[in-house]
Amino acid sequence: ASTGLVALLGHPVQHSLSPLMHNAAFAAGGQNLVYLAFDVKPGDLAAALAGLKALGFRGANVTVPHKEAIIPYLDAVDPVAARIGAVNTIVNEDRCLKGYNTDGSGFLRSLEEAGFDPAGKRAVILGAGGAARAVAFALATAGCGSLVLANRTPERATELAGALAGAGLPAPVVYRLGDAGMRSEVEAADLVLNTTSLGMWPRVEETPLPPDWFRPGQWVYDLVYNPLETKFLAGARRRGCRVISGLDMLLYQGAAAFTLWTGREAPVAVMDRVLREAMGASSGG
Ligand code: SKM
Repeated sequence: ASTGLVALLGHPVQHSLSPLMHNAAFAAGGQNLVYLAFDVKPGDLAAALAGLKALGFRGANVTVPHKEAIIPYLDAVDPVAARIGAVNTIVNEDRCLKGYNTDGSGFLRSLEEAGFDPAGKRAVILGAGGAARAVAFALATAGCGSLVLANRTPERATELAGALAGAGLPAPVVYRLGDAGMRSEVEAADLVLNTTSLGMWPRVEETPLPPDWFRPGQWVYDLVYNPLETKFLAGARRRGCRVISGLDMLLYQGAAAFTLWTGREAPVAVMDRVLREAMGASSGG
């Protein structure tokens, strides 16, 4: 049989570890598939999708900045992705491009693997962009007891809070990132999540909030994975918190996408190893 193709559509994409992770997974799982990254500018998105169809691609991942914009161009959208308002995975089923979101489910699996059950817990989410949307819907759906959203522009967080309420989920409390009232929310939280790009290489000195707000026993998750341990996570770890890096989310959203494309369970140990080797080899670059 001829080699099947899977694309990553984003702008930019050169930094992505997905080709490495998925090609290792395809090889380990005996899948005759190749994963390729394509830098697609926003104005070329419709043409890129037509290309995937014409060339018979098996599927794709979609990343920044296309996750929301791609929805109107798809032939079908899974209800979970529609609710989140973002698609990061496409499956080509007989020239029907169907969009899914594996960021939310991948995020939940990363929590489960780490040993954190969100049911009844208090969570603070920093940021209100696409990743925050997936994480907020995932936590609310998993029965998280209370959610707090904090964003530099609180209007975006208010909009996300409204979307959650509109879906029949409990509406989160909203703060402006940096507001004094945030401190007591962070201190009371079981889980604090950074979904902003603060602290991402090369601006490694930035943190979304002062690490001395943390207390021992809390869980702190940074969606940033470059560096593997951000200043935010390092501070939390020093305060006695359990920490999870963004590499776990990349891994498990990728594992869920692998299953959608192949119908097989993903070789997560292999994927995890190549990701960690890559980050170890190129920390800060
Ligand atoms: O949702 C994922 C996407 O599937 C792949 C990716 C990447 O390769 O950097 C990042 C996230 O947006």
